[in-house]
Amino acid sequence: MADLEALAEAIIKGDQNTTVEITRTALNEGTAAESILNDGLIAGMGIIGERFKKNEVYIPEVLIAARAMKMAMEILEPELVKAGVEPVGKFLIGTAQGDLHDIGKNLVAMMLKGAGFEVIDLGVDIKPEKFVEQAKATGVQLIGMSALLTTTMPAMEKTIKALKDAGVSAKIMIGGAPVTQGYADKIGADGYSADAASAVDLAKSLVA
Ligand code: B1M
Repeated sequence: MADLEALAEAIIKGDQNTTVEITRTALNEGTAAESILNDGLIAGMGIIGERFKKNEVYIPEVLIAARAMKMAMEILEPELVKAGVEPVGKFLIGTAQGDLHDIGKNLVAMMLKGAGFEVIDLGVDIKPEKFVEQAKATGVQLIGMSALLTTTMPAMEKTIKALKDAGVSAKIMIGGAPVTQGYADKIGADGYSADAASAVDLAKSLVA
């Protein structure tokens, strides 16, 4: 039988070849796609997330692990769809209007995918109306915004107001270097997190 602990280990090391090989072998041997996802890929990304939070690994290691996970997901996704496996939750993410910094946002999106969320990434410089339109079109449970500039932080407040005025009931999380819990409380966000790994914990708690 394919070794799912070794699969988790391959994700932790960011070893793309081994990740792909074990994923293929496991599927060929008849291991359920959901088990490969949960006990191999997500387990490995979970450990990376914990190590990232403790500063035991840094952004490059997370990106390399996420890339290995992405390759395995390309193989696994059709099987998950066939098996009718539901994502943990649907998450819409983008940077605040006017903000082109997307490295942190991309990291958050990758970690969320690693934790089993379906992530709809709108990209950068997203107007409040676009968040509203896409939130309605996709029926997500969670919306995330990232801002790196003090000048784009007010766009988060505008977006939250627009979402609330439009009757969107999804929970809203915000983050980015200049953002604080106090600011999140002030503008009516449902949550704030300081890093990508904590964003996953927060997202899980908000959909629970
Ligand atoms: Co810009 N930039 N930049 N920049 N840039 C900063 C942010 C700045 C602090 C540099 C400085 O002056 N020291 C400064 C902002 C000052 C301020 O407002 N307080 C600044 C400025 C001024 C500018 C321009 C205005 C410069 C100019 O043109 N005069 C301009 C603005 C462009 C725009 O957005 N309209 C600009 C442009 C750029 C580049 C395009 C060149 C490039 C961005 C490339 C890209 O992202 N594709 C860039 C970069 C790279 C930076 C720095 C160097 C690095 C930012 C970064 O990627 N950090 C930055 C200085 C610095 O931080 N040392 C700087 C790494 C990233 C992983 O961290 O995004 O914080 P971060 O994400 C973390 C957490 O915050 C959290 O998780 C992540 C991982 O743990 N997180 C979330 C993030 N989003 C989250 C969402 C969540 C939860 C957690 O929930 C949804």
